[in-house]
Amino acid sequence: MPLPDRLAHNDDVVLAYEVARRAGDFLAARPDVLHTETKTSDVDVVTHMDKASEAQIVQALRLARPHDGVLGEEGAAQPSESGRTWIIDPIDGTTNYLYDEPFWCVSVAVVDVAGPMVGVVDAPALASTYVAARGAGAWRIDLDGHHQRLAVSTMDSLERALVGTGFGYSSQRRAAQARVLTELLPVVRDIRRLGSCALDLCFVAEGKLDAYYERGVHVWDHAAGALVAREAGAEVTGLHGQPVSEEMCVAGGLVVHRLLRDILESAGADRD
Ligand code: LIP
Repeated sequence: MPLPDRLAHNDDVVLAYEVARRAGDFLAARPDVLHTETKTSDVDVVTHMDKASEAQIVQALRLARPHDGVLGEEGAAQPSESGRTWIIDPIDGTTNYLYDEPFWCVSVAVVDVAGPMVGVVDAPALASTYVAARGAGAWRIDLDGHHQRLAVSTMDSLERALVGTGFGYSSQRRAAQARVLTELLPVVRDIRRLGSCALDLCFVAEGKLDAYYERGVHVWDHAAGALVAREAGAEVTGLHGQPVSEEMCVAGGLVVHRLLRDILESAGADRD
């Protein structure tokens, strides 16, 4: 499928796109039975397809880029000799994948010291692949190969903003997140919980959400989606002047990002 002209000559974009699409196609042929194990809590699940997807991506990257680092949600951890690292979430939205809900994706980012350089988020059940390169813009590519350049919504009021969020896997974290929601829900248009940080960030890029925030997301959840969102004009940060991290991820157009960040700071949303 042809990439947009501005990205087609970037070898990292081409490789990230190829490995993400191949993994997405593999996952879309969903087996009848998914073998599961739990991770950090009884509700934090990994399926055999998460592991197989990561193994397939890592094998392709080790062949194509033997000197680059690789970090994957399911355990891949190859140190970088080149200064560049591939960050992989083989299924972001595993609970959705388990229940055959459409909001899951494969997330592949290439990062260097300055942060994400390339981000690809492939969402087969949404017939969409999101692609961005640093300084070159962000696009959604559909199944027919049509490209749409992405731009964040111009929403400038929190009261009219549709805000995505997500919840962690521990009861203590969830109780704290529920307390923050009691302050936020009365002052926004509505809340969405899609179940995939990478897709939430792509939806901000596309204007399908005005903003998104979540505490506890890992670098493999947000690296590719954050670049897609930024290249579409979003601010993606933490709270109190911090960069995005496991503590907090807040994304949105300039005004809504600031308004949301302020209310999250006063609600203590980066504490459990
Ligand atoms: C998921 C995140 C989502 C969060 C879930 C989970 P996974 O990642 O993307 O935003 O709310 O709790 O962490 O585990 O499906 O890769």
